[in-house]
Amino acid sequence: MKNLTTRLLITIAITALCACGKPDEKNDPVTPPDKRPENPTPTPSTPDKWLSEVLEFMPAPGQYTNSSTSDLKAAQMLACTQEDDKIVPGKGMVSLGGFGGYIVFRFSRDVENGEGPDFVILGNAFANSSEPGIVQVAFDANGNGKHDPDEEWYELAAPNRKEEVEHEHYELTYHRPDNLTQISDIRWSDNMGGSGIISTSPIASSHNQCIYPLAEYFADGNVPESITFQGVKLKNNGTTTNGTYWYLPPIGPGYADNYSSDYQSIINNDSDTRNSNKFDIDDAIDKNGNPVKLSKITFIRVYNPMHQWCGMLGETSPEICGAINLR
Ligand SMILES: [Ca+2]
Ligand SMILES: [Ca+2]
Ligand SMILES: [Ca+2]
Repeated sequence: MKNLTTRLLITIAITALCACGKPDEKNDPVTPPDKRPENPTPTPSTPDKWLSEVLEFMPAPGQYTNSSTSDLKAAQMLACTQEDDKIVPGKGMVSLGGFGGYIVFRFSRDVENGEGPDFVILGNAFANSSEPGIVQVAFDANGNGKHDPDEEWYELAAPNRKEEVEHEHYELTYHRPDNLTQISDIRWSDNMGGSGIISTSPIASSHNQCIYPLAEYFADGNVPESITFQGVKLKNNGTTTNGTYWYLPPIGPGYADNYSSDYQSIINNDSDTRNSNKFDIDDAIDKNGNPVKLSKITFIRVYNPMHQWCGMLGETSPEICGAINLR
């Protein structure tokens, strides 16, 4: 019952989220009567298909950070569950917050690298709302089910990566605000000599919680004075004509929550794979940018590579709504 109530509250919260500004919403896969998949046989629903465990979730400051649509509980809801002998896909979505925010998840077994795409990540992208996330993969070499520091992350390189990357090794530090009980501006600095203040006034009418990650994200329960995120920084994609209305057009394929040309396509006649970005383990590169051949992977990490705040749209941050193992 408690679980049901929680889900209900999250559903209400997500509905509210969709109604209040950000042009983002989770669309259930829609199959109009005249456009049914050729093979209407129900696709297998096994524990191997759906994202089965969220191992880590660390949002950066963002308008949904510390709200029920983007907290640890919401992240855990992405994992499938077993009810009687039926596998129920995870529900809801999480927003990764500003630059660097990330999530790590896995399926119940390794994803084999077969011909073509190997897994998909469900998002809430639209033609005018693309918030790209960089996807990395790692293999559980010691088989302990956890990601260990020596199990290297490999980025799945987007085909147009060269034109899209602004900095290969970006570090962004957010500084803890004085007030942790309500929304307030956040000071930041980076490793390129840049610094500034994230003004929260454009989003304050619809978000009043503190947007700096709070105690639940830190093992000792203490909110640190600063948090530093590292990663590739992509060029911004936001455009506005008057500073009020912002558009986030898609960048090239190869990112999560980005409306690429294959976003609405389905794979293996499985309509669950609609509204997703498709990923091929063959695209893996190491930290020097060299291609890597991986026969299978265990962990998937998605992080936000954009440091972009767009007025009342808030930060540009990928939403993750689930994932499917195509193998
Ligand atoms: Ca593949
Ligand atoms: Ca391990
Ligand atoms: Ca989105």
